[in-house]
Amino acid sequence: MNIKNNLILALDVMSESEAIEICDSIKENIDTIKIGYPLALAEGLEIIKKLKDEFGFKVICDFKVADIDATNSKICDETFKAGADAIICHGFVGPDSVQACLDMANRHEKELFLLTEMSHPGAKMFLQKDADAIAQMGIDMGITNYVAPATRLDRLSDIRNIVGEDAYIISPGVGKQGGDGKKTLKYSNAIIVGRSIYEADNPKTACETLIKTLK
Ligand code: OMP
Repeated sequence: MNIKNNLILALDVMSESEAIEICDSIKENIDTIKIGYPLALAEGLEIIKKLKDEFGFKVICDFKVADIDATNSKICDETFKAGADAIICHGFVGPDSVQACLDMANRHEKELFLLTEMSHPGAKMFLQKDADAIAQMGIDMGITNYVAPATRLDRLSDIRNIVGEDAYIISPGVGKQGGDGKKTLKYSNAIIVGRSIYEADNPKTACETLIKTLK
């Protein structure tokens, strides 16, 4: 995936009108947005096509898919049918569940991102212990795209070492969660930023200021 300015907007706003207003202000600087449960539950999956049609964005659906294989297949199928270019799944559920997501992504000729370790403090309690193994499982399964935390650069670096230079890593946690964009991009291909852009008084300026710090 080729992502403009190595920056993905996490569009966790709660209405279509707010989403459109923010997208309109950042459309010259960002070409890839991530939509998760907040906006999809508030406005329905139709929001994916609306934003793609209006702005030409690539859309990553962050549904952190984490169910048994049969259910994961259905979730991914509906998401790709709705127009998503990629979907994020959890790795802790194991290879059969992840394979179902990968098969559905391949069937739709779309992409899958495997979430390894999460960015929030609570991830240290359970997920961190298995994150290296999750990344290794992804490599063994032939997965090329990963999500890994901007909030713990040592862990991000470990995960980069496991998945290798050819893998594509996107990293949430820059800004509100404390991560630094430029340092993160030493290990990651793109950063995911939400609140520091969409909660800013002027999202366009926030976006441009952030991009300057990444160079
Ligand atoms: P901000 O903290 O507002 O910049 O948003 C971060 C975005 O990344 C949100 O949409 C989170 O749901 C998402 N995210 C994380 O913050 N941590 C993770 O470990 C994984 C994700 C994700 O999968 O995108």
